[in-house]
Amino acid sequence: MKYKPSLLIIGNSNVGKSSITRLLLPNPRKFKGKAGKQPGSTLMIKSIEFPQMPYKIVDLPGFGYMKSPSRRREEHLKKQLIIHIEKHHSEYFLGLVVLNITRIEDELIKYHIQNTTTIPLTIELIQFLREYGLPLLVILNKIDKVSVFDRKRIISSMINTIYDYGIHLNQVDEEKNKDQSLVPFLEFSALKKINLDILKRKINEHLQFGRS
Ligand SMILES: Nc1nc2c(ncn2[C@@H]2O[C@H](COP(=O)(O)OP(=O)(O)OP(=O)(O)O)[C@@H](O)[C@H]2O)c(=O)[nH]1
Ligand SMILES: [Mg+2]
Repeated sequence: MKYKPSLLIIGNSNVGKSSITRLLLPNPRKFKGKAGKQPGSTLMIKSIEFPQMPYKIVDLPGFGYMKSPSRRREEHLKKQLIIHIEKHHSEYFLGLVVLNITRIEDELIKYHIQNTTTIPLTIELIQFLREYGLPLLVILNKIDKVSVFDRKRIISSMINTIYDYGIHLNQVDEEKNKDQSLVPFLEFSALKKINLDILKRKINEHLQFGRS
């Protein structure tokens, strides 16, 4: 069997991971959309693979798993996630960190303003994945739900907050080559397929040139 690298898709529940996965598949009708996990306390990690597709897709729940009612389950999932990344990080050629743009301000307010001792979960996740040298692309999904005005405000407050943690978010393609502190982001809508062409191009570039 020929080795295929994997694309990691990570983010909280309901941000649109399965919707994005579906857009990347050659045959979306065969994909039921719940491949990434299963109810219960064990993180079910199943990769999606098609013969026509040059890579596999792994859809993982992020830190701060929203639907989880219990703290213990939350901690358990987080541990599982860390173990998975520790073990398998080298199999991934790119990680898509998917955020729901309509939830970003809530997250920033909740973790940054009300409790400055806690790092926002998304930032923690980005830092964690970057420690393994995994190239990342932050997908700001559901931009069809916000006005251009709101979108600009949300993105600039996110850039400013994340900057305080040493991560420089940059519009995709504007990142200066090889500057390791830069993390590209892409405004996206899985529903309206906004910037799907750019996403596909970025995935192919990473697939082709690999990890540096
Ligand atoms: N308006 C809008 N809705 C979207 C977009 N992307 C996904 N959705 C909707 O958001 C909901 C959640 O999408 P999913 O793709 O299932 O999200 P997920 O991240 O896979 O969720 P879990 O599997 O629960 O972790 C669905 O009702 C989608 O139709 C988008 O770009 N715009
Ligand atoms: Mg899903």
